[in-house]
Amino acid sequence: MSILQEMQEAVISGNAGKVKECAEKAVAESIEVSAILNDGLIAGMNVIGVRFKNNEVYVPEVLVAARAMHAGMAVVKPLIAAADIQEKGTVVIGTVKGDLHDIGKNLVMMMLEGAGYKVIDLGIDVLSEKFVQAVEEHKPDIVGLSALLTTTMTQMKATVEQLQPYRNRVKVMVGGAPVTQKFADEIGADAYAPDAASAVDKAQELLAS
Ligand code: B12
Repeated sequence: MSILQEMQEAVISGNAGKVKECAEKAVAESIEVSAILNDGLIAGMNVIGVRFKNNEVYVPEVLVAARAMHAGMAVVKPLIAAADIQEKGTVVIGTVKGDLHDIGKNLVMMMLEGAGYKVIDLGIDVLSEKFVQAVEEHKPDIVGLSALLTTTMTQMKATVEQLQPYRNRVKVMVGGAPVTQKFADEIGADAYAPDAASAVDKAQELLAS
């Protein structure tokens, strides 16, 4: 098995130590950073994403795989800037004001990172003004809003409204257990995704549109 295949398997099985070891070995063998990312780390996360979508693995496995992927990312991150690798896009993400749930948002974040996006995490209980500030500061392609409470879904609407002046250059994607496509349409969001793997697909579609 090649070192990148080994790395991929280690991401899938969530073995952070092994991923780190493989990444260090790959760097020492002068394997290109883009190959380490695409054929090792991201490829592993993609497998997990598909399995998660098909209910073959569940939240704990995804979190463990994402943590393993991060261990590899930490090794190659310093080389990414040097190698001038194009990120697919930038996503600013957060859980809206009044809402403290972040497990789902973190999963979405990790899957997006795993798919090659730069993700800026604003955390939980995020005021709509803070989303606006982040758009001005980071100039993202996509803003992701998460809400897990029916009571905080209204905050999504408020945030979409506040982002209105920027909508020609930033797309808004929403999600969270109570959120539906119908609700997303009602508040004028550009996309809705029911889970982390679909969020990656939607992000791809948004950037292509
Ligand atoms: C864990 C949990 C908590 C934890 C949160 C810990 C944390 N760090 O997140 C704690 C204990 C803090 C908590 C608190 C509360 N909770 Co709570 N909580 C849950 C629980 C059990 C699981 C949520 C979860 O993490 N699911 C797993 C993740 C992976 O799924 P997910 O969040 O849906 O995310 C996926 C998708 O929705 C999507 N997604 C999520 N975000 C985004 C964003 C984008 C952009 C996209 C595209 C997709 C996307 O992708 C994710 C991955 O696939 C749910 C019940 C449930 N089964 O949903 C209740 C639940 C959400 N909680 C509930 C309630 C009522 C509360 C409290 C008000 C309880 C209380 N009385 O204090 C407080 C509110 C605190 C607050 N202000 O937010 C209710 C909400 C009811 C409602 N409809 O409004 C639920 C549904 C439980 C219930 N049946 O009553 N909670």
